[in-house]
Amino acid sequence: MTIKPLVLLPDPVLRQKSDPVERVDDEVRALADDLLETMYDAPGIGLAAIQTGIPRRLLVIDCSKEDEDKAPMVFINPAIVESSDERSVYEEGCLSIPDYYAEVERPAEVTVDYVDRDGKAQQITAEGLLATCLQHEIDHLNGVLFIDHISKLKRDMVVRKFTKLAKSRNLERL
Ligand code: GNR
Ligand code: NI
Repeated sequence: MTIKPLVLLPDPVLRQKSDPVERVDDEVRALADDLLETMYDAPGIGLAAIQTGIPRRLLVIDCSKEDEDKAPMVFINPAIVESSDERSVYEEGCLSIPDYYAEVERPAEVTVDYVDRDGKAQQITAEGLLATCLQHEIDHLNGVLFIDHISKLKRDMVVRKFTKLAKSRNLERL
């Protein structure tokens, strides 16, 4: 088990479209375990493989509350097959955009086809925070970030701030 470094905005890696997982083998399961460990360490409630620089369609989620038992979930090749007309708004954050939060409106309920860590086809219908988190993570697999769902003015401000931060970090390194 390894905690992996996170890829941060504005790294173009986050805009890459991830490739399907061809076969659920021990290597894929080990990657899922690393993603879970990295997510819990952050801490966050979800993490997509691309956020650790690996462009594969694999993500992990744990939406359990602090006073509840851990509930790790692994989604391989997830696809939204149904979305409700009803919408819900959540204040979202992203481990690749630390300390920035904004309200995002998304379908309140989604049905997702996926493959589990045993390689078995599954389907889940989710609402509430899990529905939002699934959509946020599946967006990552397509190179989409939650800031793409807010106003261009706000987005440009965030991208500029993180671009400056990255430049100053690079200078410190020299
Ligand atoms: O930790 C996270 N919290 C969160 C809160 C509201 C909506 C989505 C999320 S996902 C985020 C972790 C992350 O960046 N996953 O890609
Ligand atoms: Ni994110």
